[in-house]
Amino acid sequence: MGSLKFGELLNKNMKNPSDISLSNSNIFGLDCDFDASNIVILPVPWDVTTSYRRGTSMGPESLKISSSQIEIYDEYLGNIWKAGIFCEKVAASWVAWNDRLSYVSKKIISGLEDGDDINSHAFHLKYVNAQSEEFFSEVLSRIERLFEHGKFVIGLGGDHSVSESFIKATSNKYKSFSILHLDAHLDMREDYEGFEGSHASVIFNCLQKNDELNLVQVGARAFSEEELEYATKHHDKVSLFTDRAIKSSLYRGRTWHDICLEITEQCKEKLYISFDIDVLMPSLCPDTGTPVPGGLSVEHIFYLIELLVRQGKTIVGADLVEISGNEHTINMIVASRVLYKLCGYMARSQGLI
Ligand SMILES: [Mn+2]
Repeated sequence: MGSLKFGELLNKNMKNPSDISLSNSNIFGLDCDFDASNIVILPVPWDVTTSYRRGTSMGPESLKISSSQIEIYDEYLGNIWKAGIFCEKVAASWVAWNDRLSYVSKKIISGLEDGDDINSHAFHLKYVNAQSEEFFSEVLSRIERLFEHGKFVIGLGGDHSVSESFIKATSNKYKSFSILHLDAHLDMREDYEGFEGSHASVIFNCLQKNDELNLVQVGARAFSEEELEYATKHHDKVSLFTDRAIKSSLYRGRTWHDICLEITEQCKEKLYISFDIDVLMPSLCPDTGTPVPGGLSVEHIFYLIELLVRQGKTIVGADLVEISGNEHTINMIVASRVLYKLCGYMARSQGLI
């Protein structure tokens, strides 16, 4: 690459997409290919343990279609697309794997909801857990291959369980960093409905596995007593900014800027952003798996991440999960913008734009 900056090299290969978005583009109306890209979005169409409303496995495909409507210039970040953004195809084998396993997990979940003893499903639970583990290790090696190619990687779910592979890969590479966990839920259950790799225990699993991680949770408003106890007990590793605490401060006249400063103080220099779309108000993500009343606006979240970037923190990884809904609905219009901005914040923090 010599002394060329990323952008200079890329500009030779990329058309300026500002005027018209390409219908055959892979994402955001851009024509950047894998080789020219610095940021690779990896879709993981997985919702095997989704307990309430299914459909997040179809989220990435819908988003890719919807994303071409996006305005690619950004007031703060400028021409984000110049960072070189490529989205991988949704792997057909992963879709098939998800379908195969969902067939079994659906039966377990409806059995449990009918009052079955969990032990009566032990055989099938063991199968689902073993298969999920194998799936996630395949996702992990895919991410690690992308790292070997020098790419920055953003995960696109799928339910929240997919974050674990991305956090694990980031953990192996960077060791010490903070997870900024934007979510209506704490996801700190030890297991959920007998599923070890559940969307509801992803954060618990990550914290257990790496002592140098700390978690900064923003926006939680639906959690169990045990999850709250776990978070409180591990206050050295977990900083909680619940939706209720945030709103109480705001209603008493504290500014969002002040609250953001308090949040960013808990963040290490390196940052992984796990963005569960349900952190937002349900009106912005009505079809997500488990919507919860309350929540933050996109502007709140963008302000927070912008502040982190301005402070010089480095975004080493990110994911966007629990997106669901048909293309061109408010779900995908919001999710497309969130994903594009995540690419932009990451690119700026890494000096790519
Ligand atoms: Mn959630």
